[in-house]
Amino acid sequence: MTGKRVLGIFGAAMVAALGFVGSVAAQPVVGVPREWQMNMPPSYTPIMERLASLHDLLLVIITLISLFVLALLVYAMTRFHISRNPTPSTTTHNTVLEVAWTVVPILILVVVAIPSFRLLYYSDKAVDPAFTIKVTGNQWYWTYNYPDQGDFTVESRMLPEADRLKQKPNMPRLLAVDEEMVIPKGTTVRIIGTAVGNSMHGWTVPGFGIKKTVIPGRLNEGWINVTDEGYYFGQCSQICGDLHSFMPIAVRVVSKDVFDKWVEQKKKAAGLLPATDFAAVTTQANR
Ligand SMILES: [Cu+2]
Repeated sequence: MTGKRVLGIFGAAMVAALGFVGSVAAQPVVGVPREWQMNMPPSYTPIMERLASLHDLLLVIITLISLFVLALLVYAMTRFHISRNPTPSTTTHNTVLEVAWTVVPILILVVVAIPSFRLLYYSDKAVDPAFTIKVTGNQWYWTYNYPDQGDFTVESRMLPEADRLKQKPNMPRLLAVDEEMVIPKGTTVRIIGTAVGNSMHGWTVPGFGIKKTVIPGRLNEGWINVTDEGYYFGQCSQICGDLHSFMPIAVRVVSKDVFDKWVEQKKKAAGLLPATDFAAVTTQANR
């Protein structure tokens, strides 16, 4: 665990250094697959931390079961080999044994089910989210709508390779986008997902432990809360048609100040003027 974490921190530091050399991005590239990565991605959200520990628990349980079954198999193969056991037993029932091999798996399933359902409900609904982002899967790009920040929408499309090399050379190939989803760090953000057109999509960022199937005509909910600034990447995880492989998900996590500035910029670009103080206007008109 510690070794993995140290490696992760070292990797993040390396990428951060590269990012600053490239200097196109203020934030480091953090949540991205690494070469020869064998294990789960590092956890960047509380949900992913819990997912990883559930995975570790399950890994222990399935390893023990596999070893037990293997031991039984080897024992049966050697002990009851025709050379050692020429006359086979004709036993057909053993009540104690049958009850045991029914009850023991049930107990194991209960042990697995309790943390599993806990995590399912934990990840299902955001508790006291600061704001909501509506994610829409389109054919074949994502849109991110910010209803609580004046209702502007950002279109996020994969950068063609030539543009990536020119604009964002330190971003990973096939994952870099023109406009990332931007969120402030350390903030609970509710994600509401849907799709338009005639196919489903999957809004999935492995390091966040989120994988929301988004479906036309339906709203699916999830949440993220990312501690560290940086760029995080995922991909559409629901085979959705021609350009399924080319609608990556990129999230940029920034400080609250940078987020507020970004929101102002997007509101201006969308022609959303600062909110009018209607109370003051009415009072003046009545005078
Ligand atoms: Cu898709």
